[in-house]
Amino acid sequence: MTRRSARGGTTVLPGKADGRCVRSRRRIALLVVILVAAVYLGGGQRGFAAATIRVENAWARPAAAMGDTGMTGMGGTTAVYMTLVNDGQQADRLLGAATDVAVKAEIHETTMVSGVMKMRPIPALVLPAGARVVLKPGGLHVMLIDLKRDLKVGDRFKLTLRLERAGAVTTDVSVRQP
Ligand SMILES: [Cu+2]
Repeated sequence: MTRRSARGGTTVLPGKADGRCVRSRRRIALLVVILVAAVYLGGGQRGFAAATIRVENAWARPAAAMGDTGMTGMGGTTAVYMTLVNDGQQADRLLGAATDVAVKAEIHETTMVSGVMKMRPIPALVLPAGARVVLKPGGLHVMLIDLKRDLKVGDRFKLTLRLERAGAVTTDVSVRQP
């Protein structure tokens, strides 16, 4: 009898099992409190990473889905412009974008090559802490490639940006003339 009680856990009496259950529930509750506290403290230091990138005034030029190929989903392109505001304490990077209205979206920069304006894809766009990065005609833009439908003035569509720290940020894009 003494031996059995000393070993504790081996005899599963209903009373004992309940006690164990309450104890583990308390342990889980404590764990939850610790986790929540960790998230709050961590968030405070990082300034809540998920909410640090804001998109202002996103717009795109109107374009036909067919482009020059005569086939929808092949050849039609347009550019999306916006201002990216980093309200955080740390730099972030725009790594990519996606939208339902195009097969592909790329981050492009515009450069002058011997007097000719050319654009090319860049793998990432750095958004310094506290900075406002402007994507505008003649400069940086998100290129939509192989449009799936016509984009007419007044249309709206969703564009999801993929950021290294902030994650996915979805914005409304309105179609208008520059
Ligand atoms: Cu482009």
